[in-house]
Amino acid sequence: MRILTVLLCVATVLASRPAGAAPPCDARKVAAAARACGELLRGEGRFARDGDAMRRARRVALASDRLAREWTAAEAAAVDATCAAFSASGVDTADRLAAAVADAGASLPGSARCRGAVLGTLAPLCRRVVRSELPLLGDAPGAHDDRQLVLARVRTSLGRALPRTECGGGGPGAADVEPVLLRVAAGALGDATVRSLRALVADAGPEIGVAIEPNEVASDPVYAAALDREATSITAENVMKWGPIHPAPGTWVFGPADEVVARAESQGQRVRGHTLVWGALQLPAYVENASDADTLRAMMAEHIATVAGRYAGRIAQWDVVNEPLPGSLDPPTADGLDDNVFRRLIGPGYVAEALHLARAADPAAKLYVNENGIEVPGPRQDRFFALVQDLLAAGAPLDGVGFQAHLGLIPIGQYPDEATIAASLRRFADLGLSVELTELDVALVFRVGDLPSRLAFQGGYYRSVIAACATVPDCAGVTTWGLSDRHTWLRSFFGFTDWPLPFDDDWRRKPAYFGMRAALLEAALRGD
Ligand code: 9MR
Repeated sequence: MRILTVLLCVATVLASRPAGAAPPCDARKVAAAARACGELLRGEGRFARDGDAMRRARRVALASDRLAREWTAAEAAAVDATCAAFSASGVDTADRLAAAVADAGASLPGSARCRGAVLGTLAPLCRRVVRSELPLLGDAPGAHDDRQLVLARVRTSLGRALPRTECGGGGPGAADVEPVLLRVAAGALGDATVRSLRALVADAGPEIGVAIEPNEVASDPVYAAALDREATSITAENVMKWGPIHPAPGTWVFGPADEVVARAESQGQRVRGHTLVWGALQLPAYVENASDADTLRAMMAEHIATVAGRYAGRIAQWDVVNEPLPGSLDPPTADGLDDNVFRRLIGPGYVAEALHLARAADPAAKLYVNENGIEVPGPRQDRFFALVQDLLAAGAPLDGVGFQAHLGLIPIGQYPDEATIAASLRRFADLGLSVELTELDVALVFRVGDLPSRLAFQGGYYRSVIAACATVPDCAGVTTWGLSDRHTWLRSFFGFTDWPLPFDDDWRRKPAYFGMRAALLEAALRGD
């Protein structure tokens, strides 16, 4: 009887194991990375103390070799294609992990002796932090909470251990050390388990873009590294808009936009220009209050010639006109266009005029109109379709349509499925146009459920949105509107907390990231 009870218990436990557990090779690679991280930090600690660069380099090389061997073995043992496909460049990523650890050692304040002691203390913690990422691999509900728990424990350990190091009063405190640890751990996990999105689309597949504020990237090395690693395309979230770049007649503020373009070029990334004409927001008063059509036409001509002309040949695509339709909650207008100053003074033809001006200023750039809420079929999509047909019939130089894809928000609480999005993209592609998802984010604030289950849903949903683009041949790219939740416009613009992007506030990959990765991997395996 007792044996039966035990067997029943075992069967129950096995049956209740969480679905979607981490694939074996990912898990083994993380475990190996955790070990290596600890070892490297311990080694760093010793050699920082006695300053023996040769021994240190040898130690790093050995750890890197061993890591590469363990990853290769993990991949060889893996049975599923998904995991095997991550194998590409084991040695290179092991070297990068080793370099990240060495950088971390060098960036701590304090004397070499004190740094050495602190690094020695970090070794076991690093292991723990890296291992805590394991649940994330399987997109398991609760992964987020698990990580918070581990971090809280790490903080406590640091608080206990640091005062015992050899730093006296002047060494690093927990606040200096924690970000270093997180950075190494995130790098270790990333290198151990994940070929970046950029690597996955290297040969084929849509562009993977990110909208950025250049100052946020410049002030955060973790952001900069993630951007370089993940993105093939960059959009300026705000700094190329009329208000920021041309705030007063004759006043031009090109610095931040120049920075975006130069940075992208230095990383071999494409640039989407956003945006030349937008009647709704970030339009300076001198434009809003233009007195008549001729004055406004002259302003538009000067603006487009100057901005598009400045970057001619360096910008792959321009959102020439942004949001020509009324806001999704505004009442429709007679001609279906947003009631802005351009339409009021120049008339509905302003869209075609802007396209001609942009073509003249930069003949090489692909010219787009960009709109929200058109991912779902219905009257709004039909209005936009009619506008696009009119533009093409009138011979306007239009190359593409941008689907903003603020999903879960416009329309509120709706998450159109893969087939719906793909059909919407195809409807416009069938007119001979390119299409892109230009501002993707997935709001969760209007969705019920606890946070872990909403994040898990978001992971699967990101996968279907990316798959929708990857399966439509003319869908040239997907840009997310930011990269980490910490920078999302949903927080700054509306003031509520949301988690719409692929990385969390601490730069951990979320289920959303793994959803993107899964869709790109599927596309790569299909040979799209
Ligand atoms: O993300 C942008 C935010 O920082 C600005 O405050 C906002 C207001 O102009 O614009 C946001 O970006 C918008 C984009 O330019 C066009 N589509 C909607 C985006 C979100 O509002």
